[in-house]
Amino acid sequence: MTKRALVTGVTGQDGAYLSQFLLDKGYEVHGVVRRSSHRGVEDHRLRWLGISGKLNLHDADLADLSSLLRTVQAIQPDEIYNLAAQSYVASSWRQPLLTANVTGVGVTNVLEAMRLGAPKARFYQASSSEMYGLIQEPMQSEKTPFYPRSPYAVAKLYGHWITVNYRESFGLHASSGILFNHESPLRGVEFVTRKVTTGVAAIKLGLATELRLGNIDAKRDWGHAKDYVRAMWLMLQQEKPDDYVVATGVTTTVRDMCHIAFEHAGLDMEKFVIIDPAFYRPAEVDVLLGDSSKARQVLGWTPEIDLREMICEMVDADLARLRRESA
Ligand code: NDP
Ligand code: GDR
Repeated sequence: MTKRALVTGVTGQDGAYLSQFLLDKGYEVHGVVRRSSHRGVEDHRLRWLGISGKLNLHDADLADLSSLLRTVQAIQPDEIYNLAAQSYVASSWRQPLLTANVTGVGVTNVLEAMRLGAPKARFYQASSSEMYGLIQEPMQSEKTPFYPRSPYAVAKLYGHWITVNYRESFGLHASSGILFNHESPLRGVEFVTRKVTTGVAAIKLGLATELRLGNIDAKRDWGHAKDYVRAMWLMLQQEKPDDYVVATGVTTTVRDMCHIAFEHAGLDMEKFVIIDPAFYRPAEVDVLLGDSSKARQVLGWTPEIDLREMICEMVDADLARLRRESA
């Protein structure tokens, strides 16, 4: 029988790659889209992957339980992937209540919709390495204590624990993936890797003369979104629901990631990067480095694409896009 999946956040980076992955596996894929979206712009992700006509889209919002419940009841999905969120950390200080409502309480709305509408479904929650925040152990695993450092991370922590709680309270098949940063050519332009690769492409083509960044000493464990959506799916194929860290185990400064991008375009980073305090955050997560031994052992998951390969792919994609747009 054809399996049916419901993906919230289907127009986002991960939603697009996950949908492609599930379609390739023969799933019927349904996605939640919101009326208030800037989807005209974001829909390019689904087109870019050649899957926009292959999805069934439903009008619902994470902040609106009845729309989610109606959607879940109508579809009767086997698997629900909750990827929707206000996902930009910097915005979460400017919109803390919306972030709490969507990124935090929104998780309970999806869980309630599933509990009431399709309790046999399997649930994936997009938890985040940002929950570790102020680092207490050199490598972060499922056992590392959390110390969130932004309204986004606080909201994600709520989403994480309510997922654990619904699993323990109601016996739902609910798993949480604590994913470290993952990027791709489909990454939003506000996130640092994509901001850098678009900036590099624009400078290379003579469309910009500088790139303004904030704290380039911050370190992140960066992987590729394509690798990470595979881990999400693997979690829901397990007999028992559980929580897993997904990470590469390599950490790199924003500065070194930038070097890779500029070098790939044959440019000298020092001539173009300007440090602008406007991009500093009220509280920073200085370093993240994930220990994904459990995912590797239990799920048999390993990342296949490293940072250099990914950044080069992103620079090339941005160069091609800007050339097309300016032609
Ligand atoms: P994106 O920002 O690219 O996508 C977010 C998605 O959520 C978009 O489809 C957006 O829709 C949707 N959305 C936002 N608000 C609502 C709402 N009120 N109702 C319904 N949908 C809504 O995020 P990513 O794809 O990068 O990340 C996916 C998930 O994983 C997020 O929850 C993120 O917080 C989490 N995460 C991401 C990591 C990463 O490195 N990428 C790491 C760890 C966790 P629209 O198109 O309308 O804006
Ligand atoms: P992050 O990603 O906050 O880790 O959250 P982001 O790419 O925004 O920042 C990474 C690091 O780079 C530093 N930085 C800058 N960041 C941005 N966006 N713009 C800049 O100009 C800039 N200069 C330096 C930041 O201070 C930070 O230290 C991402 C999101 O996808 C979350 O949803 C997800 O949960 C986490 O990754 C894991």
